[in-house]
Amino acid sequence: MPNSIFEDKINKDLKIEPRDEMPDGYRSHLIRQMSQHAHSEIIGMQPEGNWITRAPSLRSKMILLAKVQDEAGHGLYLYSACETLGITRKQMIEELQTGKAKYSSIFNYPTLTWADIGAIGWLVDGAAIVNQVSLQKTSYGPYSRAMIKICKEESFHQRQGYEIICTLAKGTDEQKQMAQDALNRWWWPSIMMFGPHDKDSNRSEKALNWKIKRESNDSLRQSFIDKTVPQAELIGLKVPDDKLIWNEKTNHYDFGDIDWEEFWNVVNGKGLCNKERIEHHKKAHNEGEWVRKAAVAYSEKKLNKKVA
Ligand code: FAQ
Repeated sequence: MPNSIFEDKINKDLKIEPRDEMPDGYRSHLIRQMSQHAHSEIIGMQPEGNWITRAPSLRSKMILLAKVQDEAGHGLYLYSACETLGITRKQMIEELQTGKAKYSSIFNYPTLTWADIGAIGWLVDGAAIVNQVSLQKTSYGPYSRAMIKICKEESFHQRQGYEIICTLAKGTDEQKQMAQDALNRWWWPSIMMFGPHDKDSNRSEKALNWKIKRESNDSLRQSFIDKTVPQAELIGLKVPDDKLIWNEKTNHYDFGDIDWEEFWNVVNGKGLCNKERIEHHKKAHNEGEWVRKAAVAYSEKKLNKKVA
């Protein structure tokens, strides 16, 4: 049987564009992944936004403000890219607020000290970059193009976080302890961001065949660990994993067992901040209703003028 145009394009590594024919499963897979990705960017503003008023200097406050605004921008590109698949922004928000759509587990952990802001930039954005660089080559055109722009901004975010952690690690004993404590709390949740092991990742096979995902969860996780451990060692911090050891044969770090029970609890709504994150989103969304109404009224008025 001859290949469909869709299959041909996938085989030739060409991009699928919004008006191209695509299997229903491909479309719905993308809607799920891209909307979850967009929600992660938006909910991800909360743990860091929490520290804008408490940043220790004007410089750090300006940088953090810019970073949090970038995350809002990433969410908006991704919502727009997802709308090209035939779902509305309203539907996506409803799915987030009713728990039908997920967002990254990592954003259900609290930010207890300023060092946590460093750990988020260094580890969470660091993990996001590894995943998103690979997604630049995803088969869906609008998603791939959004990733290219987003990755440029994410590298600035990673540096912002590593700078905070380096400063604390070189500071007083108490500051070094703050940096170590943040690493202790954020290391394992960051490793979990890549999702279940390949053997338990139900979505991976199709996603890899359709070239939506270009690398598996485990291979991305390994590459994040290999990159990040030397960064911790360089500044005298200890990664909280007694089984972590460089393996000469594989040229990778071996690492300890991930607590999957904790991961699934957080994914299924029982993390420390799940409830708070969604409540906050609902409140902000309701308070912004007048802005949405005003924007629609303004564009309708302009449209009516043109028609008349
Ligand atoms: N959290 O079969 P798989 C950022 C779910 S970056 C929650 O392996 P898949 C930047 C998964 O949805 C963070 N749920 O699934 C930033 C599936 O459930 P479902 C966002 C998770 O899709 C930094 C089930 O488990 N990045 O925000 C997680 O092939 C700082 C089975 O899993 C992206 O979303 C998790 N960690 O692989 C912003 C990247 N992991 O839907 C602010 C795009 C898995 O069947 C501040 N997404 N699940 O009910 C992806 O690459 C993939 O979707 C994975 C999951 C890798 C997340």
